[in-house]
Amino acid sequence: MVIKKGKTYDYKIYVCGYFQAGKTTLIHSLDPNAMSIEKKLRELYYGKESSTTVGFDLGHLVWARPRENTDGILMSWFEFEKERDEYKDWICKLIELKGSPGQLHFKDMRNIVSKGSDGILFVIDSSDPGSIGYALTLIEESRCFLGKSIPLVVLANKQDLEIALPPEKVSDLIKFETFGGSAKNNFGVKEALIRLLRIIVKEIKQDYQNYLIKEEIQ
Ligand SMILES: Nc1nc2c(ncn2[C@@H]2O[C@H](COP(=O)(O)OP(=O)(O)O)[C@@H](O)[C@H]2O)c(=O)[nH]1
Ligand SMILES: [Mg+2]
Repeated sequence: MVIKKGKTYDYKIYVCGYFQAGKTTLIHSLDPNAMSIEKKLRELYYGKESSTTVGFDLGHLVWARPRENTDGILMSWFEFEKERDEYKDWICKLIELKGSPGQLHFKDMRNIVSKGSDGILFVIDSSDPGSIGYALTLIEESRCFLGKSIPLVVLANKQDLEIALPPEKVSDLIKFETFGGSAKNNFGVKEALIRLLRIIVKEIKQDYQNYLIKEEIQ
């Protein structure tokens, strides 16, 4: 893999979603060396001490594929370095994950963090249906920042919890392609991200764009 001078990634993914959806957890679960600018919450959140992103999260991954039109593997830079030789004939791309603060008043920060992104991984807390309205607001905000044709895939997070709305229900409400998963228990996240990357490299046509045109949402 050749890293071009002055460029630290091949594709930049904007990880967006409402407060407490699981964006920071997701980025750290994929990249153990990720960093975050956070602040401890003054009050308990659902009875638990918690912190919130006030700046951004930053993580890096390698997307390695034996050839085009395959899903390939997503791994941290550290994992890639350990077995670099195995991937010497593969197509390897460096992915930057930029997480954003989810509270609505951090709009200006999200505008800065989202700049130059190639796609949006939108995270929803499926165990908190009350947050779906905020999610819809943030999806529209992101599409204002990045353009209406920006590739977007939804992760219906926290599927490890019994009370979580199933991904199909989340998809009905959100209208974008949705994957179920858990950032905490490490399932479903890579699938959603690989789908997004394959839409970005134009191997998969995005059905929701047709849907939006049909429903005259766009
Ligand atoms: N049960 C469960 N909890 C999660 C999951 N992902 C995140 N959380 C929890 O949700 C809370 C908010 O997570 P955080 O990553 O800070 O959310 P952010 O505001 O979107 O960055 C934390 O207490 C996490 O441990 C998940 O997949 N399942
Ligand atoms: Mg966060």
